[in-house]
Formats: sequence, structure tokens, C-alpha cells
Amino acid sequence: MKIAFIEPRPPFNLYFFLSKLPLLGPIYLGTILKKAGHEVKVFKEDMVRVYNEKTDELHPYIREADAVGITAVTHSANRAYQIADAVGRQFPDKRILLGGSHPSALPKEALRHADRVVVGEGENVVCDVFEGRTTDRIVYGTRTDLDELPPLELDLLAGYQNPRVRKKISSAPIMASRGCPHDCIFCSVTNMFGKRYRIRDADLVMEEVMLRYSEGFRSIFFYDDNFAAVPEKTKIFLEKLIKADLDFTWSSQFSIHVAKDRELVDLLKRAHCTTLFIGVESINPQALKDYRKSQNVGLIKDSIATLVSAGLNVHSMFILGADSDDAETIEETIRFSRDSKSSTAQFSILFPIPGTELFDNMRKQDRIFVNDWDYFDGTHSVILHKTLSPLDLQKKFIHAYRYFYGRKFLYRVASRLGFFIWKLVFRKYMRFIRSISRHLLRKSPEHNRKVTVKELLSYRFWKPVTLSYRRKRQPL
Ligand code: B12
Ligand code: SF4
Repeated sequence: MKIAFIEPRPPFNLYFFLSKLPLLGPIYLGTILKKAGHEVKVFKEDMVRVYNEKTDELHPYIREADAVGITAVTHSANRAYQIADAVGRQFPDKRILLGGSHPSALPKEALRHADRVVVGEGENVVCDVFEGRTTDRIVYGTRTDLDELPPLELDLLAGYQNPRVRKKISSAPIMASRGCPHDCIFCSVTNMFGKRYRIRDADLVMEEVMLRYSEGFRSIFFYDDNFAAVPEKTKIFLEKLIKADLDFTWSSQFSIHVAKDRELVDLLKRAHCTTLFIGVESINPQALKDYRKSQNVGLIKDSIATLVSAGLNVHSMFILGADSDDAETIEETIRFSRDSKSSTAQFSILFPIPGTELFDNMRKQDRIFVNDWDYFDGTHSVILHKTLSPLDLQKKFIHAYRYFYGRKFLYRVASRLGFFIWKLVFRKYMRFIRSISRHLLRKSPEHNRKVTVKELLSYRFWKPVTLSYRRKRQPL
């Protein structure tokens, strides 16, 4: 069977300057299907054009494929559906399958655009689904045994053979674990991969590291959500990496707790880890509680200081706009980003990912006022905050980047240029945000300051506002 996987391009990509890291779902599934004897290609839309909506033209490989599997996160869901609809319209006999974290959270919505939707991890069901052995239209995946996964075949990626395209993937993607023992209310990882942390055998991960090394990669991004959730196991892998003595550098996501273990920090440094991506989120203690983060402000400050003094770079990730945030607490968090000596920082506006507790709460309270998945990427206000208007929050987000990156001349020039482009691209959205903020103020002049929390949370307060801004298309 000829199979095409597609990773659609998100409409806005603030992080376009990062290397084009592919989502690993389609590549893992493609590797398994190839081993089962199928011909597979994975299309990452950022690398190779898949569908031209103006001419309604699909890539020749997709036109010829027997089945098309499309992956989607929330901010790429509209594009995924657009491609799925085009394939379905032009080739009604082709099998269309959807999977990924967004269809897993909202399978019924996804099913309107596909023959089958896979919920959760796909490895154990992928052959049955593609080979037509499932009768249910919504197929539930089961937890994958990571030690049974084959090494990723990156050359399934269309265009990968072309050195210019390949150069865009500057870091080798490797996943050494899945799942996270924490359960932050805004995060879809535990819903998707479970609270039980599964870590791949250290020798198998090393094998994959060596494979990428032989392919010419000199840097790795480990896709783990919490790289050292079980420090003792991580240490075994780090010892192996140190022993191999490769001229590799690497980075991954860690929880702030990593810094509590000095031996681990030392091993990270010796194993050529350069940057730790850490979900700091906020230094407003109540916001940390709101997010259900298992960390406090003292731990955050001490841990970043420990990591920085060990010579490691910290990429701190912050979320602005918890219910308990106001202009002042957000400002404190922004100021902290710089004072903390983090090497780089990333800011997001709190947004509800389908399948999370935050999403359910916001929907119950009728506070999701943007009804277009394109904007659910952390760079846009999409929920109504208790005290700040959407425009205020959006401005804080822009200010955060300017404040952090404005400290050095080069950064300043780049950030000016970046925001000039941002404003051009986001013009339509900014007009929308301005108008809804004006509307909120008109509706309730005391909004922002004097409306009581009870009132703000009442259905009657928000209903007229949200209704007038809801698009009829795609009700949430
Ligand atoms: C690497 C990564 C990135 C990379 C880019 C990756 C990319 N190409 O988009 C970087 C670092 C740039 C990034 C940025 C962001 N990311 Co990110 N990222 C990840 C991460 C850590 C790994 C992705 C991955 O490969 N997973 C491993 C594979 C195996 O899982 P999978 O792709 O889901 O595939 C499995 C199943 O879904 C299923 N499946 C998937 N597709 C299909 C298709 C078919 C047909 C079938 C049958 C099955 C199937 O089977 C697969 C195997 O089990 C995930 C977290 C995670 N653990 O997944 C977050 C994650 C994808 N990111 C997320 C978010 C929110 C973001 C940001 C918006 C964060 C922010 N505020 O800035 C930005 C957006 C940037 C942008 N515009 O694209 C969310 C997405 C949630 C959602 N529903 O939308 C995730 C899930 C993390 C989270 N906190 O919840 N990210
Ligand atoms: S620690 Fe990170 S990966 Fe784990 S639930 Fe919280 S945000 Fe998600």
C-alpha cells in the first residue's frame, strides 16, 4: 500500500527561526508501516508544499497514495481538516485517517473530515487501521512499549535527501521517554501519554544517538516532556553518553526539580547538555497554584541560579494570564525573566488546549471567546481574563519579549524586526482583539477593576459578549 503522512503547517509560527523540528508521531508510525511492507512518505508542510488551496492542487505523491494519515495539534487542526477535505473531495475512495493530540481530544470533530480517527498513541493500532482491519471509526490506541520502538527512519521525510531541506533540521529529534508524573491544568501531555513516566532503555537510546551521529548530526533535541523525571534512570543514560565521548551538544525539556540533584546537574554538564528548557510559568505564587505546578518561587529562583552557575543555559518558559494574575504580577514575572539570568525566555498567553482541565473549565465558564483553532498557540488571547482585557494581555505578551530581548543591541534590532513582521501578520487578529476589548469596556465600564469575580464568572455577564463574537462556523 502507498501511504502518505502529513504534518500540516501551523498558520502562525512565531518560532519560525527555530529549526524545523518535525512531530515524531507520523515518522514513528511511518517507520512501523514501512517495516510491515508499505511504501511510506512523511510530508512536513514547512519543508515541502503539500496542498495549494488556491489551485486546489495536491502533491503528486498524495494524489497517488492509497491512504493519507494526517496529524494535528490544535493550532494546525484547521489546516489538517482543509487538507483532509481536499483529499476526500478529489479522491473519495482514498482512506483518510486523522490522529495527534487535537483529534485525540476531540475525535468527533475530527471524524467530520476523516474515515478513521485514532485517539492516543498510535503505534499498536496503526497497521490494523491502515490495513482496514478496524470497524470502529474512532480507534483507541494503547500505551506503546518504548523498548519495542524501532529507531526513527528520518529519511521517510519527503525532501530529507535534499541537503538544503535537510539542513533545516539542525538538531536530531530523539524521544527517550513519554508521559509526565505532574498534571498541570493547561498541559495535554498527561492526557495523551499518561501520568506514568515511561523511559526507553538507555542502550536503545544510545543506539539512536549513534545512528544520528553517523548521519552527520552534531546536536540533538530530546523530545521528552520531562527529561529527568526519574533521575536514577537518566543518570544511567548520561553515564553512557559521557563514556561515548561524542562531540555532540544537546538540549531537552526538564522540570525545575532537576536542579535539586547536584550529581545530576554535574552529569548533564559533562554529557554536553547545553540548554535546559524549563517550564517556570510564573513567579506569582497563586498562579503556580492555579496552574497546579509542583514548584514554588523559592525553588524556581534557587534552581535557575544552580543551573546557571553550573554553566548550563536555561531557556525559561513563562505563561502569562492565570486567573490570579493582574498587570502587576505579570510585570513581576516579566522582570524576573531577565533578573533570573536565564539565557533565553519564551512567553505564552494562557490558552486552553482541548482535552485539558483548563479547557473544560473555560468552556463551562463560557470564557473562550475566539472560536478559531488557528489562534490556539499561546501567542494570542483566546480566553477572557478575569481582570485584564484581551488587548491588555496581548500587549503584555509583546512587552515581555521586548523587555527580555531588548537588552542587547543585536537582540533589539532582531526583536524590532520580528515585531514589525508580527504586527503585519497579525493585523487582522489585533483588530479583532481591539474591538472585543472595546466591546467589553462598553458593556461594562467598570470591567478591568470593579466587577466582582462572582459576576465575572456568571454566565449572564459573558454570554452577550461571547455570543456576538462567536463565528457560526465550527461551534466549540
Ligand atoms: C517537539 C515539540 C515542539 C517543537 C515543534 C514540533 C512541531 N513540528 O510542531 C517546538 C519546540 C518548536 C514546539 C513548539 C510549540 N509547541 Co510543542 N511540542 C513538542 C513535543 C514536546 C513533542 C512532539 C512529538 O513529536 N511527540 C511525540 C510523538 C510520538 O507524539 P505525537 O506526535 O502526538 O504522535 C502520536 C499520537 O498522537 C498518534 N498520532 C499522531 N499523528 C497521527 C496520525 C495518524 C494518522 C494516526 C493514526 C495517529 C497519529 O500516534 C503517535 C505515536 O504514538 C510535544 C509534547 C509531546 N509529548 O508530544 C509538544 C506539543 C505538541 N506542543 C504543544 C504546544 C502547545 C506548542 C506551542 C504552541 C507552545 C507555545 N506556547 O509556544 C508551540 C507552537 C509552535 C508552532 N507554531 O508550531 C502542545 C500541543 C497541544 C495541542 N493539542 O495543540 C504539545 C502536545 C505539548 C503540550 N504542552 O501539551 N513544540
Ligand atoms: S510538568 Fe510539563 S509536561 Fe508535565 S504536566 Fe506540567 S507542563 Fe506538562
